Parts: sequence; C-alpha cells; structure tokens
Amino acid sequence: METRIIGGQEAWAHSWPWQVSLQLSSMPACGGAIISPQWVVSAAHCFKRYNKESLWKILAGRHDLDKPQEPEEQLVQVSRIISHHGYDTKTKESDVALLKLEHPLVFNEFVRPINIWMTPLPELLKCTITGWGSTRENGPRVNRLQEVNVTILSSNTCNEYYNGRIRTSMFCAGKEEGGVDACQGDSGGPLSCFTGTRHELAGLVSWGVGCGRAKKPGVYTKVQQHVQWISEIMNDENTVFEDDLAEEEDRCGKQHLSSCERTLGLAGISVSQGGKLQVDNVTESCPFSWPWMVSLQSNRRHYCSGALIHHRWVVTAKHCSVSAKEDVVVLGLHDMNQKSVQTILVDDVISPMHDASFPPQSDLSLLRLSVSAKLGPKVSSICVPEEDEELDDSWTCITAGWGKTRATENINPSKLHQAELTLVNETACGQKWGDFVNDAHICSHPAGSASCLGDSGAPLFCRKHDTYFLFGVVTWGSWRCNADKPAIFTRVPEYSSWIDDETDDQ
Ligand code: 4AZ
Repeated sequence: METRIIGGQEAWAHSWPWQVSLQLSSMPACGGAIISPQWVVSAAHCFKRYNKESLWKILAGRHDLDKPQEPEEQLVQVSRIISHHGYDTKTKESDVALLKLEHPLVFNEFVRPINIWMTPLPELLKCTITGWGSTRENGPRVNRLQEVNVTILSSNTCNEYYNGRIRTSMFCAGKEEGGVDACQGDSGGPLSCFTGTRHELAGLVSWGVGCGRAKKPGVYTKVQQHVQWISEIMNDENTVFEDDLAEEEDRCGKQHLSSCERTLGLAGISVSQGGKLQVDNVTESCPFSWPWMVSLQSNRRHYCSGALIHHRWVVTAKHCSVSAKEDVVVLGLHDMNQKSVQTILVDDVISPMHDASFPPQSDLSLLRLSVSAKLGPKVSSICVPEEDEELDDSWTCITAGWGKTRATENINPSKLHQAELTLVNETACGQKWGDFVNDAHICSHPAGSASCLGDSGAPLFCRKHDTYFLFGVVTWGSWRCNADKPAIFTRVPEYSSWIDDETDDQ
C-alpha cells in the first residue's frame, strides 16, 4: 500500500468531522479545524502571502477532493482572516489564525466542531494528524483525507533535534526514526488527541525540516496557549454595535420563545411511601428560554449559576466565591454537555460592603466580564427591579439552575431545569428562621433552596406582564432540603442603586 500524509493511510470517510480544507481560489491550500459554527482555526503562515478574505473558502464535510461534489459537504466563504499579532515568520512563534465564516456551518455527523485540549500534553501520548497534504517531501497532494498516528515528544528531546528552536507555544510530534509526519499542504490542520471519550484539538500543523526525516519531527502550534486570544477574538467579533446594544438593553427580561412547550408547575416537596423526600414539578427548561441564565465555571466545571443583567455584568451569590481572572461565565447554555458559543473570563468581582456577621449578609456579587457578551436570541439580560419594587400576588416567580439535586431524579441534571415558586411572607419566614432573615431577604417555598432544587447563585426571577425581573439570588438555607424551612434569597431590589452605581460607567 502506498503510504500517505507521511507514513499514514486513507481515513475512514468523515471520521474527522472537524477537519476542513482551506481553498485558495478553489485550490486546496491548507488544513483547518472547526471550533464553532462560524469559526475555523488554522496556521497563520497559510495567509502570509494571500491574506485577502475573498480568495478563501472553507470546505467542510468532504473526504475526496477530486470528486466534483459530495452530498455531505459544506462550502463557505471566509469573511475575516485574523492572524495572531504575535506570529513571527522567522521563529514561527504563534503560528495560528482564526477564520470567520460568512455563514454558520450546520453541524451534523459529517461536520462538527472540536474542543481545545486544555490540560498539559503528556509526553509519549499518541495523537492523530490528518490532511490532504503531500505523501512525500516535495510530492503531490492526495485526493482523499489521510491520517497517521504520531507521538508527542518532550520539548527537551525536540530542542536537541532543532537546536533550541522549539518555543513553549510549540511542541513536536512524530517518531525519532522519522517516517510519520505532516507535510506541505497539511499546514494548519489538526493534531487531535483522544481523551478516552472524544478527541480534542491539541495542535496545528506548523513547520518542520522536510517531511518524515529522522530526528526532524513535525512541529505544531500548541493551541491551548492561544485560547485566551481565540475567545477574545470570537467574543469581540460577535459583539454588536452600541446602538444595537442599547436596544438590547431596553429589551431586558424577555423570555426566549420557541416552539418547545413545557409546563411550569409550582415546586413542592413530598415524601414517597418509602419515606423518601422528593421535589415535585421540576421540569427541563425549553432550550434557551431563560437567556440570562449563565453557568459559572472553574476548570470547565460548573459550580454556581448567575444571571446576566447587562452585556458586561452578571449577578451571582457572594458565597460562590468567584475568582476574577480565573473563572469563566458560560452564556447561551442549555445542556452542560454541549458547547456554548460564548465563554467569557470574569474580569472583576464586586460585592457590597458588609460586616463579618453570620450568617453572612449581602450575599451578592457583581461579576464584570472581560469582554461584552454578544446579545441575541440565546443570550440577553434580565431587568433589575427598582429599589422600592414590592413583590405581591400579581407576580409569578420562577427559579432555574443546573446540577444534580433531589429535584432532578427524573430529568437530566446537565440540562437547565426550572420550577415556579410560591413566596412566603416575611412574618411566616421569620417564624421559621428567626433573626436570620430580614428585609434584605426574600423567602419562598422550601423547594426553592439550593439543597432541594437550584444550585447556588441561581436567580429568582419574577414576571409581571411579559417582562422578567431579577428579584432574588439563592443564598444559604436549609442544609438538606428541609420541607419545613423556607428557601432564602438575597433580595436584589435592596441592592438596586448599588448595582446601578457599580455598573454605570460601563
Ligand atoms: C509545510 O510546508 C510543512 N514535516 C508542513 C509540515 C511540515 C513541514 C512542512 C512538517 O506546510
């Protein structure tokens, strides 16, 4: 059998659905990887000479480039080419570029994105490179997609082979004796590593001396080194203009309506015959129906919910202890197991002044986002009520959140779930909680506590007419879904003017 890529074989058609061919004036020129519906990553060196967007198209869902067409393919015009500002043609540092597509790709089994590998790359890990590039040095390109396994080499070893030219934002992969490698035409294409459950994007084909030579392995751009740059570009590009923003801000608190219909019931707590406590009437939300819901994540793990109140600000509980410049806010999310389009770094965490009493007062934080959220159908803010806004019977209140609780025994905990909550008046609440509760709290049916239903930081949002307002943020409450103890929320209107002051200059 003829060897392909260098030392590889023809891939099973469509088995690398994030792989794209970058076409320069309809000729295959480089590879790339799909990371979101409208974004492809590739190597900056592919665009050194030809940097005009109109010359480039991306071809996704394709296997054989020689066929006139394949039913699975999607051919899309490139609308923006953004090469990394730090790309250095001499050292090949930061050899990464982002391509924005004129139209979003439609994801299916032939065309889909790949996540970026974020943990350190273990030496000797076996990963796979794919591409339509040459099968030997200075050889012709191939028509059908090729794949080959390569081993990640330590940077020490590689620096010996390349006389110290391997920067920390690069890594090498191949074999000491050569024979497996990427080559001309594979550039910008993915080096994908299997995590045990799926493939993740660790590298982009960047450079090397020759192809498949001994002690001259392929050199790859370490994609994780550039995630901050990638997410900033993707967020900034998606940011709408000021006028649109003002309009979106005016439109706070609108539920996103879709054809999905799910009932919202009043949450309750019941005890089954076996004496088991359960929370009733919790249902999965219609996807994106509460577009202000955000997930707070640390190392890609959800730990609290929050609510978007402005394109740059999120409200959550102070006790969530968000770490500025480390944790991220994930917006436009329904299912935790699916990718969201917007992940934004928290730039700053601000909390009202409080004394060190217990239980803590003012359990509320404002999170400033490092870039503006792109507002649209799946992501929009909730209104903040006026300071004197009273919650009476004319309001309907709902809470929503993620996470596994007693409430989610019959629904998938990774999907946003919801329930309507009846409120408990201050007197009745005080009878159960004593001095723990005051004017700065709102109480609801016990099912609303984090231990029963929501996760920490989850919002209590209430509707009058067609607009939702953020009235509460889940705070401390009963430890284990006690049917006798009302749930307690921080009363957001109490902090309205503080929120206004803090968010005013943005
Ligand atoms: C190239 O010219 C190229 N052997 C890509 C990969 C390698 C060498 C050259 C690695 O696009």
